[in-house]
Amino acid sequence: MPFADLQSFVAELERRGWLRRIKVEVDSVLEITEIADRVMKQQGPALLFERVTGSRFPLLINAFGTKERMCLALGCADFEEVAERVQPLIKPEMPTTLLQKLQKLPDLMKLGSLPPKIVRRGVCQEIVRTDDADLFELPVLKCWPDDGDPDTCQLTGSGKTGVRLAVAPGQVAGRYVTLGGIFTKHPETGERNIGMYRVQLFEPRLAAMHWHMHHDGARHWRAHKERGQRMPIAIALGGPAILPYAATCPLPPTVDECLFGGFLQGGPLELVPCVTQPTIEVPSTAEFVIEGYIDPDEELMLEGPFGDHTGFYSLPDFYPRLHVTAITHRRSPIYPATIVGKPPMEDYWLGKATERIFLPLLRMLVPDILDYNLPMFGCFHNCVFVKIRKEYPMQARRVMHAIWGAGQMAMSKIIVVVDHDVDVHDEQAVLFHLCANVDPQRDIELVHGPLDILDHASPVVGVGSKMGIDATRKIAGEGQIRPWPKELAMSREVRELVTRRWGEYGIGTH
Ligand SMILES: Cc1cc2nc3c(=O)[nH]c(=O)nc-3n(C[C@H](O)[C@H](O)[C@H](O)COP(=O)(O)O)c2cc1C
Ligand SMILES: [Mn+2]
Repeated sequence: MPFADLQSFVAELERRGWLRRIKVEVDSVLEITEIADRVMKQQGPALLFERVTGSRFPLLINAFGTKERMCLALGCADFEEVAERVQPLIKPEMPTTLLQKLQKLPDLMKLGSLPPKIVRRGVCQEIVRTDDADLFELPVLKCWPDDGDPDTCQLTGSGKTGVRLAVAPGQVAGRYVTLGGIFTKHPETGERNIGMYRVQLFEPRLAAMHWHMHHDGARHWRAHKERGQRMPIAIALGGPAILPYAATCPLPPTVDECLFGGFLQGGPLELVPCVTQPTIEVPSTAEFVIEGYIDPDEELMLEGPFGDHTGFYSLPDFYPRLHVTAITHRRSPIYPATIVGKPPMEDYWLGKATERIFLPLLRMLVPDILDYNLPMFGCFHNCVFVKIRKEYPMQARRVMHAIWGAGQMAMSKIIVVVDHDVDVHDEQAVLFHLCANVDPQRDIELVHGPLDILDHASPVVGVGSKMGIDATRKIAGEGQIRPWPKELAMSREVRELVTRRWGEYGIGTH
């Protein structure tokens, strides 16, 4: 089984020479971002900052910042290996309609995984702080210069209202917990969810919870609000190495990330009930757990801005207040963090893992898809390249619309569909076919719908237009088509001949 806690993962990174310890004192305000950004851009090592200004805890960043390290965390040699394990889960006697398929997913997940095991004690509770809990004792990063300063920009314009609260005196504004798994439950069904949502610090025991309205944490919050119930919450930092990935995983709403986590690591997650929020269970091996609640009747509070994975600051908006009731931790914990910004960052690899692992699931919903690629420049939601084998007119349109209805892929702003003989992982090849094969008036599909909350170009927060570009070769039935030319390719005989004779030409290696 892969790593049951973050410390064993760190030890293995170090053994392999994939980790650097930074022994000089470094500031969690901006300085770590600049260092980590330079290292992430070069696919450099994981960084363990042993002395962070103002905190007694070490900070780990870029633990998942390469394909190798992401694979190590998932216990696989390649993401495809995990995709192959997912495949049989969704194969057996599948029901036919989309709705039936989606309803069956939780069962299918259970098939291959093990439900979490609830234990009574965990190292994550070696130290328990309640009334004297203080979020500012953690080395929480301020990532980018304008983070947490609403005076640098306008509000996002969502129309939501609430209060603007000041950060506790003497504390730096704009510190965010960035790599936490947010554990919540549905008040009625008890269905569990883990999502990775940023958390902005305001007071020793007050923070803001930035979950997007389309995500499951926000759905659970709305369910509590409807019932007028307080919402218990726990934020786990560290724990099994698969956990950060599981928290980012775009599973269908009713599929428990803990089940999927158990499936990924090939054994049940071990969970322990929280000390002050006992209905919520957290990984027993976590480094830190922040326990608390949201009162759905309380006014929202201003959250942001935050230098986001789009490469822009996400503008301030109103989000729920998280009241912290306890911070528990191991005796010698490591605080895990990440930064986001212009790609590539560490999260690129979390996203790539999902792209590969979810191909079988996506193909279950949209069987036409042979392969797809979320290119780095597209920051996950802005752009997707899709490959199909076209068999009938307008098939590319059908695929676009199916994607716009498929889980978080529905947020894809630009979809480019290419033929089966184009490598979607070769950006030049995709753009070549896009430019060459498209008659803009005929081949562009514009639709309206929900968009990612972080998209700043759409006229309304979370709502806007999306574009599908049919870059496949056109066939009869797809509008006015002239005879379509053949694409250039050298004959196999000549290619083989030249390869064979290459040395004779005296040109050198090529
Ligand atoms: C580093 C990182 C930070 C993220 N921050 C947020 C965030 O602040 N708010 C949010 O709603 N989603 C955020 N996400 C995306 C969600 O974690 C992701 O969409 C996940 O699938 C949501 O889970 P859910 O569908 O169970 O809610 C982040 C993802 C990563 C990798
Ligand atoms: Mn979920």
